[in-house]
Amino acid sequence: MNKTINERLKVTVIGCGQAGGSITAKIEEFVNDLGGNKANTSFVGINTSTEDLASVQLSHKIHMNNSKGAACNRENGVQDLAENIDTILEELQSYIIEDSIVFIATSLGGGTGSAIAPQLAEILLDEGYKVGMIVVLPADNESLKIRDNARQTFYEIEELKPRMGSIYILDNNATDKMKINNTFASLFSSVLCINNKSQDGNMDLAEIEACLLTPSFSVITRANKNNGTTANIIDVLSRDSNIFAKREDKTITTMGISEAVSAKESKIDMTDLRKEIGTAPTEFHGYLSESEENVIILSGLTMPYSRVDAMTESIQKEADIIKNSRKATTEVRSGKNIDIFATPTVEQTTTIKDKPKGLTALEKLRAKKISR
Ligand SMILES: Nc1nc2c(ncn2[C@@H]2O[C@H](COP(=O)(O)OP(=O)(O)OP(=O)(O)O)[C@@H](O)[C@H]2O)c(=O)[nH]1
Ligand SMILES: [Mg+2]
Repeated sequence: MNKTINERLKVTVIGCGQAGGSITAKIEEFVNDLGGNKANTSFVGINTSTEDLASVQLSHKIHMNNSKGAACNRENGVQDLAENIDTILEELQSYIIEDSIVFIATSLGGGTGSAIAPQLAEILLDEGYKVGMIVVLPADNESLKIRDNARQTFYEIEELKPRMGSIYILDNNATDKMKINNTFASLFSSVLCINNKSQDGNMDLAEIEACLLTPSFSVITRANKNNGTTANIIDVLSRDSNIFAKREDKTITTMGISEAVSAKESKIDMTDLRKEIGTAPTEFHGYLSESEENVIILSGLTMPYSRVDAMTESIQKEADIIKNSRKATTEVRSGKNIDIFATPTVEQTTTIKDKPKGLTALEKLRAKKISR
């Protein structure tokens, strides 16, 4: 077996926040192990949290200064980015491989990555970069705030979708986080290792890139050399433990299949496969991949709207919890005046409504002093 990274494919991965950074680090690890060419691949982590950044192994790290972390609050994430954008952008661009496809990785539900990733994606698109994304949906049992962040981020990305390349949407409902990172990094590097050497047909560089650059949701499946049957591919795609968000219909725009074997030895029946997973207007099919793996890329799929709708409904059902917590933390009750003492106390002589609004505590104290 000669599984090595395709020398000519140029990819930059930018991980934002903790999840994005961890996924990016995993991909870098796989790419290094598979002899990736440093001139054609680049891996960057951006975070406000020095702790998160220190915990991942990445060749490039950008720390957003003067920030303690967004603490799950996307507005903090945006604010931090706004204050650092010029320095960050310059450093970031110095790490981006020229003419590469730039994938921005982030969780949808945190406060840092989810806030800065869509902003950076839009900025890089405006600058003419080819941009795709790797995003993570929160599990159903995660906090309301995380699910609400994810809902907002999803629709921000949805707006950018037509201008972007593929969006790999991972689902934390599938299994544990580290397993998801590992599986995705492994699948993604298998795409980077597609290298067909067959007279029956090859998935060439332009075709691999076309799969990665087809807008909207995309998934990757793999089967080992002896397991590349129609039934097995369909089975892997439909398992609950599949790390990608579930497909909600059979729409496919681009299908790329790189087989381990020759056309004659192929165990994939295209008619059956299309019947089960859908027919793509564009299909690329290569044989005898040097990686000796069967890799299938389905791109231009319908975004997982029902999954996000269900999440939105779960948030709405718990709207009272949000309302009450907001009340508990922001609503100020004033004490009842029970008039026990005949002469009013100092506080009562300066009633709240007499005080001009918008004063600081110190100013209020001073006002009190004067009125005495
Ligand atoms: N799959 C996966 N999910 C992760 C990982 N780390 C965190 N998550 C998920 O990401 C969401 C939380 O976002 P983080 O990426 O930790 O947040 P952040 O962008 O660092 O932002 P703050 O910590 O809020 O400043 C939750 O849904 C977690 O379940 C990871 O390594 N892999
Ligand atoms: Mg964090």
